[in-house]
Amino acid sequence: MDKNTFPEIASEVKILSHRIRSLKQEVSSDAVDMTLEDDLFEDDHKELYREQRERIRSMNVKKKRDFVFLEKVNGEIVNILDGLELHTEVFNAAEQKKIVDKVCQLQEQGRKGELKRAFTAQGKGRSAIQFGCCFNYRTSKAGRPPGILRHETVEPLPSLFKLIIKRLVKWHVLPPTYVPDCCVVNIYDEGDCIPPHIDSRDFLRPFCTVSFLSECNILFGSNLKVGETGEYSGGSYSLPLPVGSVLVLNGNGADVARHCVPEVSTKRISITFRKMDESKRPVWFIPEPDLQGIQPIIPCELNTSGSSDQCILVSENV
Ligand SMILES: O=C(O)CCC(=O)C(=O)O
Repeated sequence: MDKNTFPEIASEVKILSHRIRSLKQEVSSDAVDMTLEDDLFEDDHKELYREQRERIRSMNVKKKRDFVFLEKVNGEIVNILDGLELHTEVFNAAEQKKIVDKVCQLQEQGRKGELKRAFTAQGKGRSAIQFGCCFNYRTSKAGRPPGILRHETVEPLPSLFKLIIKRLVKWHVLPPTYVPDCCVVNIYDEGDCIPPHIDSRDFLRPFCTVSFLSECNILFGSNLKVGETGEYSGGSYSLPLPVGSVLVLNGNGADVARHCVPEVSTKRISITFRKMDESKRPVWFIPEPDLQGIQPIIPCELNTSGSSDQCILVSENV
């Protein structure tokens, strides 16, 4: 552009470029994203600024989808990891802290007996708190099959968890047709684990698990087993789960591969979000009004050549 012919436009472009650069720096730092904060913006100007920050942050999430681990299943070679997706840098450090603080507060409520479905680790396992529905991983002592307990009540999703769900849908981590309506918080102290399992079909696919506090490996294998002495056998693929990441389980990754988290070396928290099959929902269940109609963010505008790798941020009125 000839800056002598269009001095005002050139100066405007310079200001906007500078503004975009500083916005990018800000969103990549550990600033708390305001969608996870309690205080709301007071005016349209701030709202626009928040939307732009959120759009840039959602575009900076890294996605890995091409997982491959071939195993023979029923006589056929299949990629048992097909359908898995790992989204990293979904929650920044300040947001992770806010979520971990909330989990610690819930754990304390659980210890005091104030929550209906809070379990502390017994033997080899981990502490867990269920919200939105109660479920069993395996057949209970009373002979109830694994899955959702339709006649048992439990607390609804805490509002902070609903904000997490909204982000997952808005940021294209989960599709808007599979908005989770329940979750389980897993709290692993040093030495805790979750044994090999496939999640109950009472929950739709995809579902996802969000990691906090420390990185650990999750193992996948169609024949994954844990022996009496705690050794894992059957062959497995080990996938590191960074803090602030979201692992989406779908396809073979959810239904052919069993998964487990072996004994962790340091405290870790995960939250598994799932959507119930409508016919399996608890009899008392009413869908959360604020989890209806969530729309994914439109990431950016394409430039005039239609190339998707050159995004133009709409930055008027910043
Ligand atoms: O802690 C994790 O990341 C996995 C949790 C899990 O497998 C489950 O909640 O069923």
